[in-house]
Amino acid sequence: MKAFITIVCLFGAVFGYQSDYVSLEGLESLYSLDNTTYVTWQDAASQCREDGAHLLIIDSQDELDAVIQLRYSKGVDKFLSWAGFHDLFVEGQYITVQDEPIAYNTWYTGYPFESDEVNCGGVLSLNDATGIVIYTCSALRTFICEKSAS
Ligand SMILES: [Ca+2]
Ligand SMILES: [Ca+2]
Repeated sequence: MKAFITIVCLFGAVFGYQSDYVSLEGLESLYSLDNTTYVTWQDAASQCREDGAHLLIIDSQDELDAVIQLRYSKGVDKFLSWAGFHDLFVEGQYITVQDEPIAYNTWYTGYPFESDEVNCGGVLSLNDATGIVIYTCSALRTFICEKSAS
């Protein structure tokens, strides 16, 4: 029995079944940010899809500000959190996980930069500066999922 419980817990930890979605003031979507799960960008995108959600797509400064606050509240503000955009298909052409051009494009200072090895999107808040960034897809980071509230 103990072994069985251990296996179930491991399974839950790997697949992140504990995702909690919260509403953020002024925004229509629901968001989740698990401060104990650090995964690659692809695994983050898969996890959000399993939740019936998608990796965060930032549509406005209000939305960025709200998720930055969520990051602070979860204590994960030292590193980026994955978000739902990339330039995996065409270098320098940033599109969302829904294959649309990114609508919100206030980049963190120094971003973006051209590199075939740096193709996955995130949000960063550090030293009072915030913005979107692009980073190595295989890095293990927290991630933010977004889904419709209805
Ligand atoms: Ca959004
Ligand atoms: Ca790139």
